[in-house]
Amino acid sequence: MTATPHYTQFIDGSWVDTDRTFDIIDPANGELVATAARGSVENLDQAVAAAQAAHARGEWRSKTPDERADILSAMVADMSERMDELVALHVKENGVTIRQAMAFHVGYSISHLQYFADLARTYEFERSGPQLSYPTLASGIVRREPIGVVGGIVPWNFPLLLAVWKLGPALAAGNTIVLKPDEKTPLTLLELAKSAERAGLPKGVLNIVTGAGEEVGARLAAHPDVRKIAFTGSTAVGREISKLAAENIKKVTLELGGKGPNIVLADADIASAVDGALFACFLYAGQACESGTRLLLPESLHDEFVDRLVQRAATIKVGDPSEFDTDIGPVISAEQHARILDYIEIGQKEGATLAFGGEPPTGAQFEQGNWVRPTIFTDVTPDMRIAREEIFGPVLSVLKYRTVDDAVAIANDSEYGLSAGVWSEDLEAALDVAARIESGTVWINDWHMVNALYPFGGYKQSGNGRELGPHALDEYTEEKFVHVDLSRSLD
Ligand code: TXE
Repeated sequence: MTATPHYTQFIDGSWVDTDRTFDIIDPANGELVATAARGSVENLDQAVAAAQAAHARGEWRSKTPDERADILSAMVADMSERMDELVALHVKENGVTIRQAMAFHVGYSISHLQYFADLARTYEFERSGPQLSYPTLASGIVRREPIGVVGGIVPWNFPLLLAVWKLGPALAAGNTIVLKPDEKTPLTLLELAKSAERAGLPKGVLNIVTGAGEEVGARLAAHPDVRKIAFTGSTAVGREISKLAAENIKKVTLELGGKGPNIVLADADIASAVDGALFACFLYAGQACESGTRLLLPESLHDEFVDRLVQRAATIKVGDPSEFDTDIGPVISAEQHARILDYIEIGQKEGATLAFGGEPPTGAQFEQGNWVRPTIFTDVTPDMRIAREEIFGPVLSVLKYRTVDDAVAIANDSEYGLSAGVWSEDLEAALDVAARIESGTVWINDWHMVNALYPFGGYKQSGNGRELGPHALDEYTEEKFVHVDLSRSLD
């Protein structure tokens, strides 16, 4: 029998263990995958001190952007070599299917880190401003400088990718960083630290503390030496983090919940909209913040669309996430499982019609682990909780609309504004709807196409700031204006 692997924290370039541990459980079967050190507030303080000292020494921030890009690219090369290992670990750590882990969870982590390395090479860290002739002859320089120590808190659904969205721009811009993964999913991020070590990232520049949210996470958000905090997770915790960060006027980037409206216009291509609606909601068992969880159908299409939706949903294969033909694996934890089943009960009590799913899948392989079948509710009205609250599981709420104006009003009747979709064969009509939706992303005839070249983030209570895109480093830099008096050069 092989021993259970044990993972330790990465602080100031060393691997730091603790007496207390977290059990990392495979959501597909409840088996112990590994144990991980349960870091303390003291560990967090050590990590911040190490990041602060590394920033003060300046060996990272004073490198040229090209030199920083070279080290980030070396991390990418190391991760790419270990792709299979990272994918297998990811499947065990958070139950994502192997296909999705290859494409999104690990594939995007690697390509997005490369994007940030490339961005370091092209980003305008310094530019000359216009020459001034009044009140004096002068010129100006605008510099983008690292902020200092950055804190990143990431959730369990995309533990590696959402960490890359923080450490990538932070390091590309010359900051140092302390990251806190979710208690359930620290493994792939600790593997990334091994790539950083091998790539020659100076010690103290990247630190990973594997502690509990309410102690270590809260301390990171409150720590006076952490100048910026970037968080992805629930809106409730995002609100707490904002309050803690406000004490020290810390810069904050938040990427929070969503309740993505997916609007099918009457002229949509039904076959692709049906597949798109299932893809939008059920990818990774609905555990993505930008999922399309509210499907808005025009009365004219509703019945036919729902029939086809249910037929197609029956073909989705729920099962072992390590098998290539599995479409949906388990949900992350017993707690999330109970929460999702609660919402399915709430939907029924509220008077929605359970058109598909609801009950657990049957068979020996589902006796252990946290399983929910894809579930579709119809006759959902905008006031129901299943139309308003983020369920974070494979539960689709179908709503009917009369006019396009109604559809836009229903779509915008939400505290969230992270993602949305429009399906139509008339591009102008779709673009018109896209312009009217309060959402950080709108996909037309597609979903889940998060691209490193474009910004990602939310309107309203879905968050603050944007990750990805050419301006991603703006969020990780201070802008400095240097005024140069030239009047004496006239003498
Ligand atoms: O998230 P939490 P949970 C939503 C989704 C889900 C719900 C609960 O609706 O059902 O949140 O999930 C750390 N101070 N999303 O409980 O608690 C925690 O350790 C500082 C949406 O897993 O927000 C983890 O690292 N940090 C989402 C991270 O916050 C704290 C992804 C996220 O955990 C903390 C996940 C505190 N007081 C859940 N409490 C998305 N936007 O993708 C916890 N943490």
